[in-house]
Amino acid sequence: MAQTRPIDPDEIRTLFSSAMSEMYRNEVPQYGTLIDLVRDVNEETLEADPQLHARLSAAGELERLDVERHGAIRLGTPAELHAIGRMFAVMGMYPVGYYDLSVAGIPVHSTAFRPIKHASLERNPFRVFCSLLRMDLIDDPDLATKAKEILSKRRIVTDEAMNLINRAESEGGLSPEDAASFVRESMETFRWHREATVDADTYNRLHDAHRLIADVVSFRGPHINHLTPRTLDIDAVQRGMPERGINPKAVIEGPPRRTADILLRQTSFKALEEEILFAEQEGKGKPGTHTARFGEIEQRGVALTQKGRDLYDRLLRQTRDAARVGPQGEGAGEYVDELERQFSAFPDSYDKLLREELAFFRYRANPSNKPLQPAECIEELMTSGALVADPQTYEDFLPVSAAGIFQSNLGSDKQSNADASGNRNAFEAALGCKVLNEMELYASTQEESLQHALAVLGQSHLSR
Ligand code: OOG
Ligand code: NI
Repeated sequence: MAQTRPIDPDEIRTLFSSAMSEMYRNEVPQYGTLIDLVRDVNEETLEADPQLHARLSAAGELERLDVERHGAIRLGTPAELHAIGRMFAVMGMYPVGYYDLSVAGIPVHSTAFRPIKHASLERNPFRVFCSLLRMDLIDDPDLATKAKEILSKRRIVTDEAMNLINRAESEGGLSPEDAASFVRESMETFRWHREATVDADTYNRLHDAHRLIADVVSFRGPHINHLTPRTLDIDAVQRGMPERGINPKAVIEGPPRRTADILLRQTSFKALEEEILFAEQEGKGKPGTHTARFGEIEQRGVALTQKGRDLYDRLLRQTRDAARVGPQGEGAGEYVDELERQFSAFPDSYDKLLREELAFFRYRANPSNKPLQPAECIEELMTSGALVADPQTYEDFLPVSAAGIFQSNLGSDKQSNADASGNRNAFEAALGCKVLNEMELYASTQEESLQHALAVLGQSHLSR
């Protein structure tokens, strides 16, 4: 029998993200309302801005606009992180970046599993923000031992999914039929289970130590806790949420509204209180509630170089030193004013970002303007229109913003700035590999695209 060719991992990722989307809409109906709002805002934005419409259309972005861009899960043990890493690799998603959330008082560290090649990102940039609980930050040693013991009993990847992961690894991919089974089986890992694995008493002890610990330890698996579509106007979505009965967090995380968008802006709606059943000893479970799952929206801009990122971090720190948002969102207006004031120091055009080497770009040749002579310099090719630089989209996350999203969904809008320190070595040991460095990925995309474009234009003697 002829062997079927393996399906492209990019396609498995697309099947996976749409299966997740469908599952989450069924599980969290308010999320469906958010998706509708985002679609309406995106339509209005495109109607009001024909240039944006033309640019997205030329880049093939319009069809994929309303598709989710990321989700998030929280894991309990190093072995779980290792298994999840293998699962995501089947879909062409690799760990990029290390995020230490302990600095914001949240007992986890995280990475983002995402595609890394430009072509794969173009096909489907879906990524998963994946956090691992840090048992070393649980103060009560008895409780930490208990949590570990509970977690040691669960298997978050089904046997069938594990068989398919093994097959993908040993055979270099999956057939279309196996890929469909893999996606179906992997949903079991991320599905919501309203039956807790612990009794009410244990749940309360875990919850008192930290709400996040209860969320990670008390259930059969790492339920997807949010999915995030992309919007073209996050301020409009933020304003529109209350009209549709959705309660947004107090401020949009990240940089302020700008002409040339940088990095990532995010906002979320507050997590829902959901009914669960505790595992009591005798017969039936005892009803209770749990708050973990929410919806989020994102707007992505250009990736920054280290120089740009340093400037971003400094301006954000200055903003947060000058204006604090309280637990009920007090001071949100002043915070936004301060953010805008501080970021007036950040150049606000792609041209300036390129010239000052604050952001990463991707070059392409425009052969109809190919020069007849060797050019003197790269600028000459850009001026003549032979060489074009498109902004590279930021594909990663921001630790301060992520902390704000976590905080908001743990029931508070309070901003928090300091505490423990990270433990990247332990994280990478669990993963079984190093996390990739996002700056290197953007830099090599920029460099390779430049070399390629120069070759097309017959100008390979030039370099940056
Ligand atoms: C993850 C929160 C961070 C983001 O987009 O920065 C996040 C979580 O709550 O598990 O989703
Ligand atoms: Ni998120």
